[in-house]
Amino acid sequence: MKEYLVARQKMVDEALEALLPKSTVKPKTIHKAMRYSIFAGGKRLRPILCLAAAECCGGKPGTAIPLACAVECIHTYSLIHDDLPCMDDDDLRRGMPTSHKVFGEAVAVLAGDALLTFAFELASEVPGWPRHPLKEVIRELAVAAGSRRLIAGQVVDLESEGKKVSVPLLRFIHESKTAALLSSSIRLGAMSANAGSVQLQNLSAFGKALGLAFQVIDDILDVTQTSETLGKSAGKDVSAEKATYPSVVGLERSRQIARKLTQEAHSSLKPLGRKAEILHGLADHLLSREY
Ligand code: GRG
Repeated sequence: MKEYLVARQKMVDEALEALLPKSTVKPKTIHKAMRYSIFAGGKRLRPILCLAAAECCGGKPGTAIPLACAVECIHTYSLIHDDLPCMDDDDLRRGMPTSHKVFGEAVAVLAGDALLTFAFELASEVPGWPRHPLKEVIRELAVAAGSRRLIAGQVVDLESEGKKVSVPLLRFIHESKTAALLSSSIRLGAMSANAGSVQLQNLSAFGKALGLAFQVIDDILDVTQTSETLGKSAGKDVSAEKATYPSVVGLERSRQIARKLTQEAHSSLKPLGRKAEILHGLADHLLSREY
């Protein structure tokens, strides 16, 4: 798994390097800011899941790579905006000073905007596939990034700070702000391999459970790891009185929930047989991750 992750990270990094506008393109500031956050050292989990889902459905990683890069651009945009003073107000991300600390708030907002827009430029360059025309591919990305998923999660997350939150509302926040894009990354990979409806259904169920497990684990790591290990400010959820699994159900119950969700993710892959081996491995890797 370690070798697979390193090889795929390299593939994604090389593609992003080739696809993103160079930092010499005018105006240099915005392209430098976009590249700064993209290459600040993310784990590339969403693009790797996209490539692995494509392979699981018999496709080639090379075909899925523009979509893998598109989801990483949307993810990075969300991190830049989330770190802004008007949102989570953070100064550390991916082990580096946040975008607004380096480039100022205006450029950080614009770098996020530009990465979000660029994701759709990348996605528009794939041909579409017989079962999944380009229109469906673009819609998948747009819905995941929009006001009923990623942005919905962020809005309810901000509105819930300092309040007592029910488990269903907490689940809504996590499914929207984290699981939606993660699950779409997997679905887009499958679409690039012209996956049939049953394959897509199984992978969607996998993505939903894995995405929620990922955020529950992220909540746990926030209270159990150091900022140095995480590359972002640890303990931030507690100080900002965020709605998290450990704050709502406790640390031990959160661990149980993460394990149960990971088990659900594995079960969703059963009908896909041995072709899903890498996805099984990725699910276990995410459960045991330390950052
Ligand atoms: C600002 C529109 C908007 C949305 C923000 C994604 C998000 C919503 C906020 C970022 C903070 C946060 C808790 C996000 C949840 C998803 C998450 C755990 C992100 C970190 O993902 P990793 O660990 O990060 O994959 P790297 O840096 O490795 O890519």
